[in-house]
Amino acid sequence: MTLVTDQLTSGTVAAYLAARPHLAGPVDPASIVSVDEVGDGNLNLVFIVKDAAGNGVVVKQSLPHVRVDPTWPLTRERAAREAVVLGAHERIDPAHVPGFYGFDADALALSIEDLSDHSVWRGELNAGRLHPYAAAQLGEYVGAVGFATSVFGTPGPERRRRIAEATNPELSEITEDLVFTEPYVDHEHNGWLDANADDVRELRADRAFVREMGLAKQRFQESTQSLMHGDLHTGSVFVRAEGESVRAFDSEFGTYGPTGFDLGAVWANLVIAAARAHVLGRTADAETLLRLPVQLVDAFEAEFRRRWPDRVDPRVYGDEVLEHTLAQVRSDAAVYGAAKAVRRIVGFSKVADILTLPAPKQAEAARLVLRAARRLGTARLDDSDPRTLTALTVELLG
Ligand code: SR1
Ligand code: MG
Repeated sequence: MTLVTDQLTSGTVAAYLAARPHLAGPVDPASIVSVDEVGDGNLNLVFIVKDAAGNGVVVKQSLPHVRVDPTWPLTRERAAREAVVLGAHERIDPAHVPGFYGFDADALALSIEDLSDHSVWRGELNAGRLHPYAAAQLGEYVGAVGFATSVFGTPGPERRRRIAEATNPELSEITEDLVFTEPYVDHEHNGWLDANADDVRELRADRAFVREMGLAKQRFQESTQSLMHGDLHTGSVFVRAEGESVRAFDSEFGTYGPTGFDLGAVWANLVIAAARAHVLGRTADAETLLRLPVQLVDAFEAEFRRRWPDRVDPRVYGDEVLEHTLAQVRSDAAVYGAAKAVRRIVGFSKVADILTLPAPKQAEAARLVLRAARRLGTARLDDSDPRTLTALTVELLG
């Protein structure tokens, strides 16, 4: 049974680390000079701790509720789920996640590498700094963890144990509700501008699209294809132009699921960033952003193919299995991209890309995102080439 210690505050973190020096990473707990709570996500407390020598560590602790809605209770065990995912992903692809210094099961707190010299990709995109190298690096990350945690990368019995260890029922249910269901029904979490009412009505009346969302939800619920990040939007990615460093953080929604879900999350948020750029008159940026999913998916495939010679059981996993798997992931990426784009426009947890636009431009950008989503959402196995799909979304820029 987990013993939950007190909720940390900026005033108690230094003493907390002094009593647990193994969780301080490079920080000297005896010379801590600052502790700043910087959490700006939907769920947790995040402290950046610095010592006199300028070393830093991040301590992230779960709250017993959704941070942005204290009336919404949420298991604090999500921190333990994130520890499992981050630990596994760090072992597979340390270049693309923050360093993981340890997990305190009593306090439900993770100690993570301080990446204060990086910036959150969403903020950078909103400021007009694209960091286009990030798309291919995220593809490589999803390819690495997608292969290594799949049936091709991990022997059967070990994999079944890892699937059990990474089960994440409460946060998976949030994704199931917020991404796949709520945008298509009347729900208090939903909201849109009056100017988008017809767009939402048309989307919900698009039976082919809504059917695909149902099938996408079914695959999300049934699949244990690989250990996903689970929430790979541009607000979960740090970028730094120097050295073109890219790190995916905040994997508390991670669990085993369809590999294309993570690619779709990136794709959706690139579409959203492109819609913002377009309505602000940054047409070239919009086109660049809409084309980045090609680099994302190509890099994913390249990494998956690179690892393929090392697969478990090549006796039955021949190259036709590889081609079928990659086609399925491409198709899933597009459909999940559609689902993730719609939820940010219609459902809970809207994004700054749209919210910080003036109202008439918000409506214009939201319309563009919904139209792009409808094109991506009906992609099937045989027309899921990201080049074709990208061309379809670029067309919408007119
Ligand atoms: C109640 S959690 C709302 C959203 O925040 C996270 O970033 C996930 O995207 C989740 O759906
Ligand atoms: Mg998050």
